[in-house]
Amino acid sequence: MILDWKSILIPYEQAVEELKVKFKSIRNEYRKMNEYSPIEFVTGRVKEISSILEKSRKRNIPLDKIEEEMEDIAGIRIMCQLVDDIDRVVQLIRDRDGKDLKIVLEKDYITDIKESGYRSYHIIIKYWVQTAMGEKEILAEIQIRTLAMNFWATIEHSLNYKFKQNIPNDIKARLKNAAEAAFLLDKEMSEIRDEITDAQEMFKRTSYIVAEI
Ligand code: 0O2
Repeated sequence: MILDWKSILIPYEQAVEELKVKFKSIRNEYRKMNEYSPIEFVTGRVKEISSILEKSRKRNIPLDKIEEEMEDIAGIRIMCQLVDDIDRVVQLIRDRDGKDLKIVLEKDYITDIKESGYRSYHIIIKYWVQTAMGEKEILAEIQIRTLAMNFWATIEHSLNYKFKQNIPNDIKARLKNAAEAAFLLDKEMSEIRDEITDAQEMFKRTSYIVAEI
């Protein structure tokens, strides 16, 4: 079966560009208002044709069904500083459900950590793009994760590439330890931030009392 990849991928490229702009705008809005942004940075990509073919082979997805069944041809990644920020970003996306996107499925790999040690929150959406050929509905995957989760996933992904999806057991075990360390880092940073916020609140209260005296 010969596919016209160029025309298949055009709407996905457009969707990735549009979604990146939308989430970056949210971050910029918070910054302009001098408010803390739950979004630290945003990236996006259209899956390589070779990866699409590999995944369709592995999952037994017929090539004429990839647009309906492959959820991550268009992928957006939203990085947050802290774990709590992930909930805020998920809520921001849920608030848009039925507006400029439609949520199809949520996968919580933060509660249900993957066997590899992978943690992230995934939301599969339906998204509509206006192309020169008319409106096109596509599926896209939004991955939301902390900076620590992203660091781990990036290293693990490149090791998988290096070892052709066959990471030696000793390295796999060390990656699991590293995933645990990343989890502890996230936990520690959240607690430190809570301490700082509490301290600031206390400082505000005592300075009011001093001012009243
Ligand atoms: P790429 O290069 O990012 O496109 P599954 O059968 O559960 O493994 P499924 O059903 O396709 O995968 O969906 P899932 O679990 O939501 O995973 C989709 C994407 O999540 C992957 O895309 C990765 O980007 C990321 N991901 C999932 N599991 C892992 C993991 O163990 N390690 C890392 N580093 N990333 C993971 P692709 O197609 O694998 O890769």
